[in-house]
Amino acid sequence: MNGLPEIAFVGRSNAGKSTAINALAQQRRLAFASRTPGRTRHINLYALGPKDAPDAYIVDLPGYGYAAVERSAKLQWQQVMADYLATRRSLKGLVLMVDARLGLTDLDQRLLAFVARRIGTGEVKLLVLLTKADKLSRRQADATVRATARTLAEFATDHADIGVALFSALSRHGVGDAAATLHAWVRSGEL
Ligand SMILES: Nc1nc2c(ncn2[C@@H]2O[C@H](COP(=O)(O)OP(=O)(O)OP(=O)(O)O)[C@@H](O)[C@H]2O)c(=O)[nH]1
Ligand SMILES: [Mg+2]
Repeated sequence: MNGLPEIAFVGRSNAGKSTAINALAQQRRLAFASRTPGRTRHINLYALGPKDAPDAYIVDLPGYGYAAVERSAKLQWQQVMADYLATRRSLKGLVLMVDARLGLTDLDQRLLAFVARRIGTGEVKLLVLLTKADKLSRRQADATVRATARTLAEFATDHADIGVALFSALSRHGVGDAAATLHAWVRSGEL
């Protein structure tokens, strides 16, 4: 990798990271190549922008919290994630995919703790997408947004750039807005 800015998708296993990346890949303003999602075992990178001169990378990371994974492998992966989130210079944006029916879990909050300092300084921007919103009523969805925003408030500083939004790859609710946010991150030149 050559130091281009990276926007990483993180979240529990099965949260819908790869599906979201696939849905976003089809947005005209963000268009990039993607492929059919499946359980992500390795880190997949997608180049954003012109083929000969990409602006950024979208990083699809394997999820955490998958019960069947052996303990030693879990600990190893946790360390890789912690290092990546806390120290990777090219990491400029984080998209945390959360199942809207679960809301932010302990595991999500532990992950955020690894990157909290950099979110506070504004070095890493954060967008929390409450996905699979198609499975919730409007009322339940709004309640999850409020609860999530309350938890995220603890990361707020004058410099932090933190967003939370409902999302559904299925109904495409919020796909255009999420694409616009990522597009703005890349275009702002601040990445
Ligand atoms: N109803 C609904 N299902 C979804 C949505 N997004 C993803 N799914 C389903 O959730 C499952 C997991 O999706 P993935 O995109 O593979 O999840 P992931 O976070 O990449 O999982 P790992 O790679 O294992 O970490 C799949 O069966 C998807 O079809 C959504 O917006 N609505
Ligand atoms: Mg995946």
